[in-house]
Amino acid sequence: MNRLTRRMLLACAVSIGAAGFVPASSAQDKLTLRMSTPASDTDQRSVALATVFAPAVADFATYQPHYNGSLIAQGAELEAISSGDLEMSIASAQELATFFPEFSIFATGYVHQSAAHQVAVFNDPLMDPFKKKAEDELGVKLLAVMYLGRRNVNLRQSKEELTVMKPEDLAGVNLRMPGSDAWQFLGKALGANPTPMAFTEIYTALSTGSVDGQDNPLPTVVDAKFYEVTKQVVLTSHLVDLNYIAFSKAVWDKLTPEQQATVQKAADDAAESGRQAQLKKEEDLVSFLREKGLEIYEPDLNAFRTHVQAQYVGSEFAASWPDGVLEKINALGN
Ligand code: KDO
Repeated sequence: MNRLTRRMLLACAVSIGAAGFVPASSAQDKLTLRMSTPASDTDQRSVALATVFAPAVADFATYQPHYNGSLIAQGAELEAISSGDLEMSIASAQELATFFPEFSIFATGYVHQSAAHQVAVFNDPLMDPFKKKAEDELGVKLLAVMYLGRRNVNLRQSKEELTVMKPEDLAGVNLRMPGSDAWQFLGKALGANPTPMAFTEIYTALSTGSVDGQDNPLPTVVDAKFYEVTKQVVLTSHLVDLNYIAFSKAVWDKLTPEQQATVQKAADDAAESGRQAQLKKEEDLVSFLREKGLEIYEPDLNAFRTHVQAQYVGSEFAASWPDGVLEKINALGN
């Protein structure tokens, strides 16, 4: 289905969603906030939403998490929110870019420099047109930015079998990347052969050898136990990755101003809690993974950064970026 058709269909779905059915969870007329994520229940973003967001909104809403893609398949959450079949998700810029290509700027290799940079960008006025478009055309309100972590190349092969110092060393390597175009582009920009695959299939694919590697951050390598079926991590840090707490605009519009303020604060507090936990894990896990026998090393970062950035210049993704936005993002990072 091409992008235009998809957006036209969504426009209908959004108007239906906004028409008014909002699930009540029980006799007390509490809202049910169904949240779907491919992540596990022990992932720091899941933990933050369950332990910080949920209690904060409990007076008027029941938070109902669904992990491991058990309710909605990875990548289908935003459409589910648009059609009123879901109220929340941990969305990615790459998923949003399938509807609005300009979101790919937040999914571009070596643009975001840190968790703090992500927060500065998300709170900057440059973000307003992006947020407005997601609300108006998708019925999705982006409440806060979550820190997923620095993505690195994680491989089945030992360093002795395959040492990766520069992009050319990834030629022919079958690297699993998430399904959308922006993800596949990043995998290719790294120098690898990207294979589209859902997050929940990665472990088996690594253990059977149907892919050579994957690129999630260290906390995910540990949480999903990818270290059991891989032997090295090349610290490419090719994407300081983020997610957004995505919330149904139809539900948001039915909340009182006080409830909206409570939901917003709960999302901000959950995002900050998850960010600090993820940053601490990134610090601690290198030694943990080395103890598990993985070889972890830094490649020629200049070679990777220069090569990846050159792939985006003149690309269809760069063509979709509003004038001046990349410069503003870079200025916020210095
Ligand atoms: C993944 O599929 O590699 C990815 O890291 C993409 C992210 O945007 C996000 O969907 C994440 O999976 C899940 O939350 C699982 O951690």
